Amino acid sequence: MKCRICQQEISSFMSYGKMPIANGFLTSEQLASEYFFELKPAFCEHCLTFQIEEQPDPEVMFHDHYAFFSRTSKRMQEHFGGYATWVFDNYLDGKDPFVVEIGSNDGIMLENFAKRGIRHLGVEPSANVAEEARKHGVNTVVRFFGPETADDIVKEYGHADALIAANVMCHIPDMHGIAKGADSLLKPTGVLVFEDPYLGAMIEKTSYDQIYDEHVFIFSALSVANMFGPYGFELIDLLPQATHGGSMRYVLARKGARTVQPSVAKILTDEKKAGLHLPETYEQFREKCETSKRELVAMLQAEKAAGRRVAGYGATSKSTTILNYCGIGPDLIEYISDTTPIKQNKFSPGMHIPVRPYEEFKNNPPETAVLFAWNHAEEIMDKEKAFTESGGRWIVHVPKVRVL
Ligand code: DWN
Ligand code: SAH
Repeated sequence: MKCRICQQEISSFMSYGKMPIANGFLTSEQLASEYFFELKPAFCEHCLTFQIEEQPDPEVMFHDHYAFFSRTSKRMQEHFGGYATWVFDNYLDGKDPFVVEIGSNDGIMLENFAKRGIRHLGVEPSANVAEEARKHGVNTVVRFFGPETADDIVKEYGHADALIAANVMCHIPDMHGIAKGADSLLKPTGVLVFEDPYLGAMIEKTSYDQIYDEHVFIFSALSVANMFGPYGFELIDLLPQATHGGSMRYVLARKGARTVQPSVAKILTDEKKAGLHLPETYEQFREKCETSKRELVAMLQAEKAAGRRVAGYGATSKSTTILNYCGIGPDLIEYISDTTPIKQNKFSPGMHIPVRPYEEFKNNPPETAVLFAWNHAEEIMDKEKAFTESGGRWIVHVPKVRVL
């Protein structure tokens, strides 16, 4: 395949096999006609971008019944409050500022600008989550962001002070379109700020479940610098985040427009020390994925042999990769508990494990829970003290398969 960023020929270093749509929860009528593609990660040695070979069309993943609502985590609500305040304090220095967010989902971030009376616009292609955002006073347009959207926004609202995003840039295959859109949308001193799951964290923790249809890229600072450099942008700050199991916030501005913080040189150096630029790192990662798979399946088989009932906690997108790659179905996991109404009483993508409302977990708890929402461990452990204290067991697969 050709690298999506630099167009050089690259090839994948492994396959996770056939995968369904990660957020494609199914009714019983839909089980027979499920969509599959092959999930194969690849690393480009030229521009250092980690990506997947094949990605389903965006419209197959993002539509009017998208299953992920950002507000399902209280801690993420706090996180986005902090993110918004930080953008406000650092980058909205002009008069009557204007902020645009890509992938604004249910308005979890932009409501913090709306409440401050700041001009804002969310660009969100999934109509159902966009509708939820509007209920929270967030001005939202139902569209995919790209160069045309950027031009239309400029015509209607003028140029933006900040183009912000979280957990969406890594979903967008045409990063050239994003860079062009950012260039036409932003004022001369405007900033492009986004955070996404971090390649360094994924390699360190073998959190291969970050790789699924929506995540066409897993970024590093090295790759982001290479991606936006040709469009006149430079990294001016990098801020590691604990969210989603280890993320990075990238801050870019036009070359020379703003001071470059010492974090940039430091993190670029750290990435080279960690070998993020070397193909052998990804060969080792492949071996660790295979070990993780073997150990998780063996652990679940042991639970079954011991007669313990096992349920999943959080029907995450990430769990679609784990379950399908490891071949874990309803024989090993009885149900998956999730608080999101649109996922409930459906079947998990590919392996067809029933997804049950959280009340099922409360009223009919299993003996063992597999923590698929491991990125929300702190929040969940706080909430589930009663389960843990009454002898409930937790299995987690990162950074190593283990009972907590
Ligand atoms: O990048 C993405 C991130 C932001 O969100 C998207 N591509 C899709 C999605 O990924 P995910 O599904 O892996 O995200 P989460 O946040 O790990 O999903 C957590 C799931 O667990 C949700 O379905 C809600 C559920 N949940 C729950 O049942 N009880 C979550 C919490 C905190 C809980 O207490
Ligand atoms: N920012 C939120 C949502 C992340 S989920 C959070 O961090 O929790 C990814 C979101 O991006 C989905 O709501 C999806 O519909 C949206 N999205 C996907 N492709 C997009 C694109 N090209 N432009 C704008 N939004 C997009």
